[in-house]
Amino acid sequence: MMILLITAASMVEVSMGNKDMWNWGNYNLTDWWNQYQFNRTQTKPQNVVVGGSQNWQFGFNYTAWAIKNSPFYLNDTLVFKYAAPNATTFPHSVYMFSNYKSFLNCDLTRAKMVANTTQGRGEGFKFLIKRWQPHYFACGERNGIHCKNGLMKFAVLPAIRPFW
Ligand SMILES: *[C@@H]1O[C@H](CO)[C@@H](O)[C@H](O)[C@H]1NC(C)=O
Ligand SMILES: *[C@@H]1O[C@H](CO)[C@@H](O)[C@H](O)[C@H]1NC(C)=O
Ligand SMILES: *[C@@H]1O[C@H](CO)[C@@H](O)[C@H](O)[C@H]1NC(C)=O
Ligand SMILES: *[C@@H]1O[C@H](CO)[C@@H](O)[C@H](O)[C@H]1NC(C)=O
Ligand SMILES: *[C@@H]1O[C@H](CO)[C@@H](O)[C@H](O)[C@H]1NC(C)=O
Ligand SMILES: *[C@@H]1O[C@H](CO)[C@@H](O)[C@H](O)[C@H]1NC(C)=O
Ligand SMILES: [Cu+2]
Repeated sequence: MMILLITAASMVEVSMGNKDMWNWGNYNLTDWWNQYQFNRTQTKPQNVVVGGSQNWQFGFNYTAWAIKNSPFYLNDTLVFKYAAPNATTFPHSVYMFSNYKSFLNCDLTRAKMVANTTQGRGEGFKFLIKRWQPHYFACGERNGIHCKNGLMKFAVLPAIRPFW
């Protein structure tokens, strides 16, 4: 294994020193390598602020947002930002439904709270997508009204990043 690695490494070195090796027919390996490295930087896990500059608030269409910003990948982190409630603002939170039907109906009876009304302040609440399964998110406030009327819900089926 070690020998193989060393051989491979020295082959790369030799070819680096030999410009012609970087061009096979019409295929420019320098271009390919640059593209490959660029792709790698694009495929690192990302922190995605839910709602973008709109953060996590009543009345923003998160379904549309999720469609526009998909795909999301395994190991990406969703960041939910919402201020802690005070006398003049409404509280928000983050819940997860275990199935599509509850998500569709905003039925919170068996949903799980993943962030309470104060956890979205400051840098926000971070949710790491680590399971390859559908994730159904919603605000759990006002017995489903934020979810239903406030459009504060969206679904994510994470994809697997093609490069590492
Ligand atoms: C391959 O592409 C690089 C960067 O675009 C360029 O500098 C280089 O001259 C090309 N090599 C050949 C052999 O065409
Ligand atoms: C980089 O990504 C593009 C778009 O996904 C893909 O078509 C291309 O083959 C990739 N290039 C390399 C060198 O991996
Ligand atoms: C929210 O966006 C989705 C997807 O674009 C769309 O189907 C839906 O009608 C929108 N909801 C509202 C209330 O605008
Ligand atoms: C996600 O991260 C973990 C821990 O860093 C790593 O072991 C795993 O391979 C990653 N999964 C994917 C699909 O990138
Ligand atoms: C309540 O919070 C909002 C948004 O964070 C802020 O703009 C407002 O000044 C606060 N009001 C009071 C009474 O603290
Ligand atoms: C929310 O959760 C945090 C962290 O677990 C806890 O410190 C805080 O007391 C909780 N706040 C409320 C309003 O439940
Ligand atoms: Cu809410």
